[in-house]
Amino acid sequence: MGNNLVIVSIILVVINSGDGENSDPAPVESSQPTLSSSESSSVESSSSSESSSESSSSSVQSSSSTSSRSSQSFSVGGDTLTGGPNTPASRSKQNNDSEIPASWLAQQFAVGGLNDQGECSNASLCSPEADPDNDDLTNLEEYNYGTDPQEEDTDSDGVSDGNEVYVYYSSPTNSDSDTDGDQDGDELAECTDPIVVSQQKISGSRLNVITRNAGLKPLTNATIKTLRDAGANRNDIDKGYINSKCTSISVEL
Ligand SMILES: [Ca+2]
Ligand SMILES: [Ca+2]
Ligand SMILES: [Ca+2]
Ligand SMILES: [Ca+2]
Repeated sequence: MGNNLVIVSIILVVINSGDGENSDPAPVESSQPTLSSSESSSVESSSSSESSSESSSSSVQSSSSTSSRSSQSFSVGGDTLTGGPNTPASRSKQNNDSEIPASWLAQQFAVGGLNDQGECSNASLCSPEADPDNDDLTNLEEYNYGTDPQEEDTDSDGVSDGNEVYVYYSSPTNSDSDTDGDQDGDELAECTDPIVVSQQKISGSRLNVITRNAGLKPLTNATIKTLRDAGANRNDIDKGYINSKCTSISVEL
């Protein structure tokens, strides 16, 4: 009798303990389908005809990043907005002053700009930061570069003073910056480099720099006219060169 009780109680204990073990919550199987994150970026093989320059731009980056949506950010190292100290533009800079001398003011703005004391009385015309000829060089910059503050294209080569300094790095006071016999504007019209003695087309890396610069300092009227006369469209004006004239660029680097 006593043994039966023991057996029954043992059975009950086993049953109870068994229920306890089994009542553990079944592990929720997170069997969610694994999304394949390998979205093969076969988009890269863009055979769009108009992007010959774009492909050359990406070649400069030498970036093996798969998701290269950053086609707008150029990583052309080392260039400041003025192209550094060894360009025809920077070498043409005559002064590095922070103020315009009274003598230059009197020379350039004798009519309608100065009061009896020789001071500028018409800020939109003759203040240091004014740009009355809309060439993207302020009067102070015009003084420092030795250019005409009331003439958009001082050396009459078809490229505005400011575009020479900040976009192409050509000389605003020498119409043939690389002294190869071809004027700067004519070189841009044919997509040869106005600061490189060569009949080759402008290099892809230089085109990248030009386009970056043109985005920061858009082309002004004199330069736009030169490019338009040579067949440029709106997109070319934005980029700073005539794409159809630059087609033989080799994609290297
Ligand atoms: Ca100016
Ligand atoms: Ca000027
Ligand atoms: Ca010029
Ligand atoms: Ca030249």
